[in-house]
Amino acid sequence: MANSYHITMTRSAELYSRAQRLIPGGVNSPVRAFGSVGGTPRFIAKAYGSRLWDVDGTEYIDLVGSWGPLILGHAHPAVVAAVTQAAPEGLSFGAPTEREVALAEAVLKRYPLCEQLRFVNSGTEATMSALRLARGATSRDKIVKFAGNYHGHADSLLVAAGSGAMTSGVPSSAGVPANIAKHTLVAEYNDLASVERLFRAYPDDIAAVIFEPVVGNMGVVSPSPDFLSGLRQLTSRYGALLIVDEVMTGFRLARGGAVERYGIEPDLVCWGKILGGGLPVGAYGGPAALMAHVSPLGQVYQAGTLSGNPLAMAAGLATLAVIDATPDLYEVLEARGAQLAVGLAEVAAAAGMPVVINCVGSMLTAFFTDQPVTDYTSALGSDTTRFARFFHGLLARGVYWPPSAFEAAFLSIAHSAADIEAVIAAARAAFSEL
Ligand code: HOZ
Repeated sequence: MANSYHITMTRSAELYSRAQRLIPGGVNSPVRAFGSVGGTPRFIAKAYGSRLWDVDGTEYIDLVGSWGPLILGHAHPAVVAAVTQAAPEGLSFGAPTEREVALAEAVLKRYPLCEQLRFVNSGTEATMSALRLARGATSRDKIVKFAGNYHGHADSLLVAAGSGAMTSGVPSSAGVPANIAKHTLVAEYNDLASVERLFRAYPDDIAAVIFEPVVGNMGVVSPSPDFLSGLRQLTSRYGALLIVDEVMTGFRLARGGAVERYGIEPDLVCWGKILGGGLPVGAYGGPAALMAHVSPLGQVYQAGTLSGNPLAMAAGLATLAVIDATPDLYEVLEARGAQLAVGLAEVAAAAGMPVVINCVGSMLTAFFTDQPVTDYTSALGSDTTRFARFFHGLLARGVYWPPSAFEAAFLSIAHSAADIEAVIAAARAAFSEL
């Protein structure tokens, strides 16, 4: 009698197979494809608090947190209630609303150096628009960005980019015209001399320096204090604008983001993620005199049908309101981050595994290297093969870690001390298998 074999696919695998026929790579954003770690991306059915469940019913402690927005955890009741209340009143008007005014006030009071802002639909739109504003206001074309910093996928910014561009082998994307890319100058993070060289070479041509104040997109890399003050001095000296990309760090590293935490004096700030509480929102802002260049007041054009969308505004307002109503929120996040960082370092050391933990507040990356990670080159020193095995060791134990060696894990106030202990226990077991 012939043997018969029945191969059962997980529901995630079935959906992935269908998705690959319909969507490039089966995903709508590259890192989700598990490309650099291998295996089948988990298709998510639902999430609540610190947990998510895939379509096969497996439960995970989630350390991705939608890549940053969910500082309150998944489906926070106040945010869900705000969206649920707003929805029956209309989903989009293409006309101004009271919620936009309220959210603008809530953001600007956290960033006293910014007097006005413009809402857009994503972090990519925010950085792209801020660059156009900087170019329009200064009548200069060139910009400086840092290797491994990622500011979304606008043409000018997909040069030496971090995030998925770093693991896919295309840090400078195909499809970006050379005539655009030539205006993007690349410096090394935490290396002021590399910035100064560019200003010396192009003293009258650089419109702006854009940077992640704490990098999340080549893994977590923190700025040295003299780097931040030096950027301010150099940009002021050469008449360029300083654009702080707070898409990941805004409202996360402090009430007023990295700008408050490190005392940065920006010309323009870009926001996203937490600002929309899980719905698509971005914004850019600065002093009124600078923002006056933006249409309809000025000559820098920027528009959007869904900008200021009422549901997204409602989610953002509710998120910031919960942050305001939780006085110890940042202390709790710092404590959880420190607990995870110390715990991971201990279990890695016990397993004899060379791992560097970079943690700032509630953002953390484990680099598989024995060298300090301070810039793009040192980040690339992380052993990605080992990371992939670590990632799958965690996944098999119910921990959903970012599926890339060069992304940040994000904590929320929904992560309890017990959740963090469970992650550390899973990491201990995962390290022991490497
Ligand atoms: N580029 C994002 C992380 N830095 C990933 C976005 C996503 O896949 O949703």
